[in-house]
Amino acid sequence: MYRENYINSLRAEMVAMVEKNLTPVAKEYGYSDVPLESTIKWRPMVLILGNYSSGKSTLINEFLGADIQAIGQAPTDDSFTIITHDDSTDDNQEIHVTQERDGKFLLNDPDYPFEILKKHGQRFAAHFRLKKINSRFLKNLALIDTPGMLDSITERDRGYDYQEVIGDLAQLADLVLVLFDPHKAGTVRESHTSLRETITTRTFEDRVLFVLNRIDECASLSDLLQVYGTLCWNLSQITGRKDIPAILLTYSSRAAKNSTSHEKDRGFLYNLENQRQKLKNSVLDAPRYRLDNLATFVETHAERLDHFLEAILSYRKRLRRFRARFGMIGLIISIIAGTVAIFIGVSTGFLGGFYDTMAIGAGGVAACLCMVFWMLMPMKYFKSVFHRKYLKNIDRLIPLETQTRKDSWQAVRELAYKYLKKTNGRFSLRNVKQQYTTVHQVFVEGTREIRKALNELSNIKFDETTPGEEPAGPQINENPAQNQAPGHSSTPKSTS
Ligand SMILES: Nc1nc2c(ncn2[C@@H]2O[C@H](COP(=O)(O)OP(=O)(O)O)[C@@H](O)[C@H]2O)c(=O)[nH]1
Ligand SMILES: [Mg+2]
Repeated sequence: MYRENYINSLRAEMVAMVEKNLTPVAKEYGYSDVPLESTIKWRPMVLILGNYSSGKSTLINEFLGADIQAIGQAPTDDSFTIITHDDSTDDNQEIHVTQERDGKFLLNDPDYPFEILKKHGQRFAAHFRLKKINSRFLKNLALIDTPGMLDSITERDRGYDYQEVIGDLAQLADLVLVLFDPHKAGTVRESHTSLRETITTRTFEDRVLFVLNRIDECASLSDLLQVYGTLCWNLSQITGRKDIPAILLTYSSRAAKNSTSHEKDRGFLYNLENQRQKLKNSVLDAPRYRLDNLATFVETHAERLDHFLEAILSYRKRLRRFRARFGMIGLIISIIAGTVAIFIGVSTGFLGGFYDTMAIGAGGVAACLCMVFWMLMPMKYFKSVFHRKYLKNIDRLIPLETQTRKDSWQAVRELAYKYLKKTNGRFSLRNVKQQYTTVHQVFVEGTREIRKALNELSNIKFDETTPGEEPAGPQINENPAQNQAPGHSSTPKSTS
């Protein structure tokens, strides 16, 4: 309970920090059309992928303790189903579906994080749904059951881009389970490719869990080893890595009883019984994965917005220096022009013998006219040359000494270009400076505080409770400008 409360309050504070400090900036500059927190504020999600018949729905039913999803050898279910807890019902009743919602509702309700999937169109909406159930397993959690990969002909008939949908869902999910079965151990190259493209390398290993399911169908241990070997080979080919990712070997004992596999020598299963529980624990630990992903989310977006603001600020500072220099040149030229006018007026007598003060006055007028001309014509011209020069060489606006900076700049480079082009460099320097200070503090101090709180979390054990005491939760200040001094931590300490 203590750990759960800790996770929940840390999550709420991270979301509040994004909402207060990053979203206003992101929306103002068109970095994001929807509030940044809209994709992270909902509950943690576990995406379950794999070929059809790899046992996805069976696994889900087993976790939930009820037959909620249809199962079968043929491709039974061609929908993406979000399954989550119904907080308004009694968990002591028999487990059942308490509410169903269709895709149209889901894609348009801002309380859910699925608006980004709207782009996949009507056909996808018709294959997208939500089921609420009263299973305790789903408290704080949502599972996503997916239709399996089919052969390429049927694939074309789907009417939406399956790979892209998978990619988008993987970005929303905190944990992705990729299921294989012994019959098709290595045919999910495509789904893996789209995962690789959407999940950053930094988080891929922590976020994707490979599962070889239905192992009871292997005839013997040597058969299992052969399947395992094939799978490892295929995965190493797909990932391009020499080291083999961890693969859980598991099966559903209920399904196994109903299959013909009991005729085989299944002694080898005995030592693998614990794998199902391991898998279940990983799924239950999704809220913790969510925190890691949130930390990465805050870091990534704060860093990108930081670089965006740094660039436009740098542009304005350079423009100010340019204006000061060219204004000074204009002033000098105008003074010279005025002096020449006075000199000519006095020496040629074209002022008709008036006093020298008149000549000085005429010189002043000449100087002013010259300055006005300078500001309206050459200055304007040189300013547009300056503007074009920086739009063409926009990378010169900020230092790009590290690869991380280059990557993050790449994500906002186009945005900075468009913004400078649209505004022609006319925007409030004071406003941008304030925004930069806030975002920079989230980037530097906010993310450090989050990592510190996550480290403390790793010291809190699963079963830890604090009887009769509500934990205060971690203290990440929503406004990083008011964060405590570095080194001071107000996160509650483990009480064991
Ligand atoms: N022997 C055996 N059969 C399984 C196992 N898991 C699922 N099945 C069977 O495989 C078929 C397809 O399962 P299903 O969960 O619908 O697969 P999905 O298409 O990935 O959702 C069903 O007939 C299940 O009973 C398992 O671990 N062992
Ligand atoms: Mg299924």
